[in-house]
Amino acid sequence: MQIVTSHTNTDFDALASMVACTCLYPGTVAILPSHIMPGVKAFLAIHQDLYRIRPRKELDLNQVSSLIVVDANNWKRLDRMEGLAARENLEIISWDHHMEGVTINGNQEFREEVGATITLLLEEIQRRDTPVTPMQATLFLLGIYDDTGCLTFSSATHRDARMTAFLLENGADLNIVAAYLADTIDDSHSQVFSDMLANARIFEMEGLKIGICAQPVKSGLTMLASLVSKYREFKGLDAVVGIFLTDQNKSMVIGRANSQSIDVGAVVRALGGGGHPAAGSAVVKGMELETVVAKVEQLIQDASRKEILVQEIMSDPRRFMVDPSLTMAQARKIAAQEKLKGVLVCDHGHFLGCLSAESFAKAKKSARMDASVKGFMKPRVAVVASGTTARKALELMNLSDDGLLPVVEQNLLIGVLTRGNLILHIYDI
Ligand SMILES: [Mn+2]
Repeated sequence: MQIVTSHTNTDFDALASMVACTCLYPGTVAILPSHIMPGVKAFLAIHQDLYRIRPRKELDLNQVSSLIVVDANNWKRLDRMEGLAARENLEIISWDHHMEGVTINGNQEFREEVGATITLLLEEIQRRDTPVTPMQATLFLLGIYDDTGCLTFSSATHRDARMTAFLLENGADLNIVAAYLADTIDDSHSQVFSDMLANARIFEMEGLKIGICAQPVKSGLTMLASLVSKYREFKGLDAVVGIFLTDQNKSMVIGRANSQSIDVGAVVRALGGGGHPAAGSAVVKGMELETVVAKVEQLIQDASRKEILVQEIMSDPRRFMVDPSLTMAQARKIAAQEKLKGVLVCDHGHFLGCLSAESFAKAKKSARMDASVKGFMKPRVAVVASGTTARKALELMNLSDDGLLPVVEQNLLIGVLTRGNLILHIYDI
C-alpha cells in the first residue's frame, strides 16, 4: 500500500499537500496524524468525506510498501512512523519546502524553497493537466495562505502567487478560505490572552515598542502563536515575544514583529528554534521561566544593536547646502542645478534652516526672489542624528516637506537623509 502523510500538528499546507498527492498518485491513502491544528480539525469536520483520509490509528505499518512524505523532512515530526525509517526496500517520495535538518531521505526528492509545499504539487498538477475541482482548489489555497500569511510572509515566492492565481481560476472560494483562516479563540486560550493583557511587560527601545509576555500555561494549547500575533496587533506593538512555560518544564518561545522592527527570527534561532524576521518560535527545555525571559531580553538588545543607522545610508550634505548670504533667486538656481526641491541653509556648516519648494513658491508669488534666504527659511524642521536608526528615520520622513531630513549634530549639518536613501535601504539594494 502506498500512503502519504505529513507532520503532527497538521496545518493546512500539510493537509492540502496530502490531498494533492492522492490526486497525483492514484490509489494512495492519506494518513492523518493524531494531532492536527484546530482550524484543520474544523475544516475536516465538514469536508473529510470528500477526501480519502484515514486516521493514523487505523494504519498497520506492515502494510506500507511506499511512503510519500509531504511538508515535513524529519522522522520525529511524523506521527509514529519511525518503524519505517530502518526498513529496506521502502520507496520514499518527498515533497517539501523545508531545507534544513533533513532526516528523511527520499528515493525521489522534490524539495524546493517556496512558501508552501502545496505550491510544488500544484505546479506538477498543472504540468500534468490534472483536473482540480473548486472544493479542492479551496483547500489548496488554504494551504498556500496558511503558510505564507496570505502571501505576506517574506518566505512567499512568485511561484506561490502564480499557483494562487491558478487556484482562483479553478474556482477556489475566498469566503470559505477566510472563514477557516480566521481562527477563533476558545475559553482556555482567552484565559491565556487576558493574562497576557494583564501581565505583559511593555518597554521602548530605540523608538520600538516591544512586549514580552511570560507566563505558565497548561499544555496542549495549540494557538499560542496566534495569541502572540493578536496581542501585538491589539496593543499596536512593533514586536512581541511570548514565553509560555508548559507543565512539562518546557517553554514555548514565540516571536512576532512588523517588518520594520527587530528580527525575531534571529532571537528564536539563538534559542535553537527557527523562523524569519517577522515570525519564529523555539522550544526551550529545562530552564526556569525567569532565565528564559532574561535570555530573550538580552537577545532582543543584541538584535537591536545590529540595526542600520542613518550614518550608514545618508548622503553627503554638500550639494544640499546654500549660504545665508544668498538671495532666494540664487538659492533656487542652485536647487534647480542639483535637481533638488529643497535646500538647506548653512553658515560654515552650521545648520540654520530649510528652504522647501513651498518657500520658493511663496517668494515668487510675493515677487521677493531678490530677498535674502534668511527671511524664507524654516528654522524648525525635523532633523535626525547620525546614530538614529533607519527605522526611526522612516517615520520621521513623514514630517519632511521635500523628502529631506537634515542630519545634524551640535548644530553642524553632517549629512542629509533623502527618500532615495531610505528606498535603497528598505529594498536592500
Ligand atoms: Mn508548509
